[in-house]
Amino acid sequence: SCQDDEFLYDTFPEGFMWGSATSAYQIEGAWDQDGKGESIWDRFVHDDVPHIVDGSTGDVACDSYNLYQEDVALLKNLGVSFYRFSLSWSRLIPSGDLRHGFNQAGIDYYNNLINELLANGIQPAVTLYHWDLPQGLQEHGGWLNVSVTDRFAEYSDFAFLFFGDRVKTWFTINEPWVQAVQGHGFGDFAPGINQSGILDYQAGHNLILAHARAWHIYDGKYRPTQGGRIGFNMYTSFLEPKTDNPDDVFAAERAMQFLIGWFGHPVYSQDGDYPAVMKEFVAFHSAEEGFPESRLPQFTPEEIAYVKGTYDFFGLNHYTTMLAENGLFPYAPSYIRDGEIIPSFNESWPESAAIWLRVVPWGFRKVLNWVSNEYNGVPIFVTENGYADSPDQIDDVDRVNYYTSYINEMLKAIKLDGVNVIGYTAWSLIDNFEWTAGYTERFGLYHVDFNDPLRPRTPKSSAAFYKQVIADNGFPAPPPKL
Ligand code: GBH
Repeated sequence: SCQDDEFLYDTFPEGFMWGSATSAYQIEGAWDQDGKGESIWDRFVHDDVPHIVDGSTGDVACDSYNLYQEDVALLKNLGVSFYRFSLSWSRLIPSGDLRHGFNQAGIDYYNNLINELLANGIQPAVTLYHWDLPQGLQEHGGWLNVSVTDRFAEYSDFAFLFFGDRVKTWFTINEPWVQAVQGHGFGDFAPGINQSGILDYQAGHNLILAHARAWHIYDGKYRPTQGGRIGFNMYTSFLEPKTDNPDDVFAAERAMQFLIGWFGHPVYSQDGDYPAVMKEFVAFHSAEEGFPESRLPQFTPEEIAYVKGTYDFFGLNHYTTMLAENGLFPYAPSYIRDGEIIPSFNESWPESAAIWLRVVPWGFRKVLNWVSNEYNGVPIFVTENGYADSPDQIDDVDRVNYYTSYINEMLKAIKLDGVNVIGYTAWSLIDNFEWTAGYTERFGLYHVDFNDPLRPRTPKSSAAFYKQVIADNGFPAPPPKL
């Protein structure tokens, strides 16, 4: 495997954007304050069946609903040029359906946050949807009912209307793969549905259509006067063949198509639609299992044309790399069996506190190259990258090492390979509610004390490190040794 361990001393292109990110459910708390409606994550964490390893919730989380000014001060200290955060749909539109009304307190909250950022010279970069669907829409089937795309279109329009005068960078949907596969296939994430190979594909289909609706509304109705940009955020891993065997080499490429191409091909490719290999493999297994038609939904020709090209950049979230081996996962039907992929890790790759996250810096460079080659040199905006450690580590040397090596691999992709990366986002600004891991895994540049009602924030070593990278715009060559 082509790794290049040599450190590259160089700086990033002028104007390269540095930022940090969070999401609404993970930090805001105030889950039912001031008229906010319930979301599927509120419902999921309050369920009688435990879903969260430490039994915790995001009811209070970092209390950023009340402490947002502190967060902005941390961002200012880092010297970032932008802050990626998400809007809570049900804080703005409590039922999810605008015909039932909106919540002025929600508008006020995001106006205050946006204005505070701008007053401190930080650009807001806003994710419309980071997994917290209004529960009211889940009652109608949520992402499984195509009507959700109408609701998402109305909500997006509403957000552009109220905030687009000041927000110039938008993201439609964060990691549709996770929402589809973990929310509707494995069922470990809200809404907790586990029908792998069936409902994950159906949710994915509507997520893609919803993304395209929002992009077109922005493009047609708001871009001419607001002049911003808007894109999707993809969950990416790099899949390295487990052996040189051509079957494993093909399995690894197929795994990239099942992971990234599923949502990427319809939007970023020349032809649109799902990747051919995905259509072929899902159809094959569907037939073999006696389904009357492929379990992968079909786009109409009109939909293919409507979805294709709905991007201004490729929002890329990246954390880790896996090995792919050709083989049949034993459960049918299932997404993983459809791909005929057996995923694993190389045991020599350093672990993190998250079981799914191993430290494999060269995979970042490879995935950036893969996306650039696959989608014709599309501008890539790295919208998440980060490392999980255990709670309460202030001198977080492992995170500093992770960021050093990953950011350096991104630099190699730009300088040595010619990949067009336009910005980078460290996940996360502050320790927060890490979904099913609760507060047991930490991603923050700043520590949050979740036992203290005031939720004090404390800089970790990684905050000082990242601040220096931003100030230097990379890794300038050290002075020559005398
Ligand atoms: C991002 O997703 C999220 O956008 C962010 O909210 C989150 O806090 C951050 O990463 C850190 O987790 O092994 O097949 O079960 C990445 C979420 C969750 C995706 C775990 C991979 C494991 C898939 N990841 N998931 S699997």
